[in-house]
Amino acid sequence: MNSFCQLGALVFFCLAQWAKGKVLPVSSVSTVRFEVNLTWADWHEAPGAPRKMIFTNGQFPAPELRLQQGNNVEFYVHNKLPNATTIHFHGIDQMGTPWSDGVPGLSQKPIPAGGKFLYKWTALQYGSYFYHAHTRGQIDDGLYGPIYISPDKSIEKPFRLITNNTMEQKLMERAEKRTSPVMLSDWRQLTSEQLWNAEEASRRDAFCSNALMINGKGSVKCLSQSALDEYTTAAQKIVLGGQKLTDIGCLPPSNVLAEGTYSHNLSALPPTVFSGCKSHQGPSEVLKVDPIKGYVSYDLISSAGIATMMFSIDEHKMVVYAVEGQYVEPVEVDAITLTNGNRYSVMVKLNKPWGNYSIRLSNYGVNQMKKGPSKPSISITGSNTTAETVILDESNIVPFPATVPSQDIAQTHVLNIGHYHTSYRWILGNSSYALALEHAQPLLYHPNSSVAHSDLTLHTKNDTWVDLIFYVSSPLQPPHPIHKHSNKYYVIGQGQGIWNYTTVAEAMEHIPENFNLETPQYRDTFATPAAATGPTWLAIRYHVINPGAFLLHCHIQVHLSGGMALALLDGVDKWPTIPEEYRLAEMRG
Ligand SMILES: *[C@@H]1O[C@H](CO)[C@@H](O)[C@H](O)[C@H]1NC(C)=O
Ligand SMILES: *[C@@H]1O[C@H](CO)[C@@H](O)[C@H](O)[C@H]1NC(C)=O
Ligand SMILES: *[C@@H]1O[C@H](CO)[C@@H](O)[C@H](O)[C@H]1NC(C)=O
Ligand SMILES: *[C@@H]1O[C@H](CO)[C@@H](O)[C@H](O)[C@H]1NC(C)=O
Ligand SMILES: *[C@@H]1O[C@H](CO)[C@@H](O)[C@H](O)[C@H]1NC(C)=O
Ligand SMILES: *[C@@H]1O[C@H](CO)[C@@H](O)[C@H](O)[C@H]1NC(C)=O
Ligand SMILES: *[C@@H]1O[C@H](CO)[C@@H](O)[C@H](O)[C@H]1NC(C)=O
Ligand SMILES: *[C@@H]1O[C@H](CO)[C@@H](O)[C@H](O)[C@H]1NC(C)=O
Ligand SMILES: *[C@@H]1O[C@H](CO)[C@@H](O)[C@H](O)[C@H]1NC(C)=O
Ligand SMILES: *[C@@H]1O[C@H](CO)[C@@H](O)[C@H](O)[C@H]1NC(C)=O
Ligand SMILES: [Cu+2]
Repeated sequence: MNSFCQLGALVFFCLAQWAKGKVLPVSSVSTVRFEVNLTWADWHEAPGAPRKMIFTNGQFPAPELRLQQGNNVEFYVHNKLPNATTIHFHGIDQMGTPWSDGVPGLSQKPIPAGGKFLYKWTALQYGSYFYHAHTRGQIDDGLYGPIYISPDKSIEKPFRLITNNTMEQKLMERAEKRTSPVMLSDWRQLTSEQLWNAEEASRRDAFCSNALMINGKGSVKCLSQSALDEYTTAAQKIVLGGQKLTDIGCLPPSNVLAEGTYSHNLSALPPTVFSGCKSHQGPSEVLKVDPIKGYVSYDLISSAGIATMMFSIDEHKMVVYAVEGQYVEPVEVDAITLTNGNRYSVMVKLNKPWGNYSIRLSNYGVNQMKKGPSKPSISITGSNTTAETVILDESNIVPFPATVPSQDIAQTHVLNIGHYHTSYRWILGNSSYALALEHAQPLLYHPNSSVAHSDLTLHTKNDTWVDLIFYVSSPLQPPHPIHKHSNKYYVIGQGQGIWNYTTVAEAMEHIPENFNLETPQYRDTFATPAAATGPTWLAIRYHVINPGAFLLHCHIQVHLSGGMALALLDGVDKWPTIPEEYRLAEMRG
């Protein structure tokens, strides 16, 4: 709803030979060690124009961490960047290792330029995750890479729900073993610090991107104003109110519905933030497959900073069999919407004639324009092209196996989401988590600090259940993908309209149809419903099982930098004892 971008990466899906390199760890039986060197260097092929970015061992995206469930992980970071950094393992629950969660001001001090840090954690979960920078806006400078954890033999697979043919089930299991990550992201021509400076100077929420990328490859294709006008949807026209989309397909910075009526200084906006399209033909990502194998499996991972994206493969259905590292009852779809931080694992049947098939990635709203020889199922605006197109409806997702949360709730909090005095600052709850707090005493080490006792935190007791209602009180707002660090939460309800209840139990007496307590999704990232004309809400429930300081935040990077975050001080009654090596490292800073 808020950001539109006509750009995208058109890539080919060829029925040819499998040939994808993997970075395998130097491993002993159960401890797997990785070493990464982070560097700040020029990327000459960057979509749009060359710029500096973060490389991980000289690579972008960062190399894959491939693990077995149960492995102990040691991840050693050498920060050769000119700035402090930290790395977070997105979706990894850090059970018993809260000091390895990678959040400055919560679980550690930032790793200074030239510094080193060793993250240690156990891969208790299985499936698709990713790691990324968690300091300032650095994720948008390219520090992200996939993680895949092969499930233990004891974990039951859902493939028998797709077919009773045991041969086909075997092929799917083999495809799952070879599964490969597909990193979907967006890109800006400004570095994250330039973008933040532009936001501060202009006082605008910078919600546009300049390109979309698949595994770090993408192009920029500029459309003519008449093409942009033609593809402007009815919903966009209402928001635009007589204005036109900018040449990068974005709402203009003066749009009152998207930015609010706050004061601003548009002349402080550098080119490319809202407009200033520059065509650029970059390389296309090619995913090669071997049809003899029958199936191919992909882990779609959104590491986008801003864009909500729509993904499809021409003429191929995808069976979604896991979401965020948890099996689900398989659902067959043509296209999937991904918000920032989401992961969907899909099985694709290789039963089409040999050839090239386009993979389409569009901004949810306005897609790239590219006519291929094949039949696409999503259009330039990210919408269906035929009545038969099935876009994944998340309300159809049922975990496999489904588990049921407790009804015995210790605390319920209604957390407001909205602008904070200006369009680029945001609140979650009663206040805004300022970027400067990344340099505060880490809450894990200082649970009695003044920040720990402010309304920037929630305190919970171990082994209790907590309900959080995210209340998007004012339109116009995009879906806010709410990411919770540490263990996952149940998505128990959502809806449009005013939330005027004190508890979920009370709400369920009035609007039971908005809740699902029998087969709720179990997620680490799930978006609030877009608020177009009125307020919306999302209700989640979680079990406190892992004492420590964990961030709860919107995964749209500019919203997180703008303060849409809250620290959960989980299990304050059972606060962990921190190992000596981490305590010493924290003291040294
Ligand atoms: C990282 O850099 C150091 C030198 O500073 C080098 O010894 C090491 O091999 C590098 N590691 C990787 C994975 O590139
Ligand atoms: C990052 O490092 C560069 C180069 O030293 C410096 O100019 C910049 O101010 C630093 N940014 C932050 C946010 O510390
Ligand atoms: C497998 O067989 C059972 C029993 O005949 C049937 O109920 C079920 O629908 C079949 N499943 C699939 C995926 O075909
Ligand atoms: C607006 O930004 C421009 C460019 O940065 C600056 O020169 C000007 O002083 C600013 N105007 C106001 C009113 O702050
Ligand atoms: C697929 O595309 C590649 C590169 O564009 C081309 O060389 C190849 O001939 C194409 N294959 C088929 C079967 O169309
Ligand atoms: C998209 O799907 C809807 C619902 O099935 C249908 O009404 C509509 O006609 C489809 N759009 C196109 C262009 O076929
Ligand atoms: C925090 O304060 C409580 C109560 O005063 C005390 O029991 C606890 O030891 C303190 N924790 C730390 C880490 O200082
Ligand atoms: C927000 O303020 C209200 C009213 O003072 C309070 O009840 C609530 O606990 C606060 N929420 C947070 C997250 O601090
Ligand atoms: C909440 O508001 C709705 C409509 O705004 C109303 O129908 C409902 O009765 C209210 N519920 C409570 C508990 O006040
Ligand atoms: C916290 O509660 C969970 C769930 O009951 C339990 O497994 C865990 O051992 C508890 N942690 C501590 C430190 O007591
Ligand atoms: Cu947000």
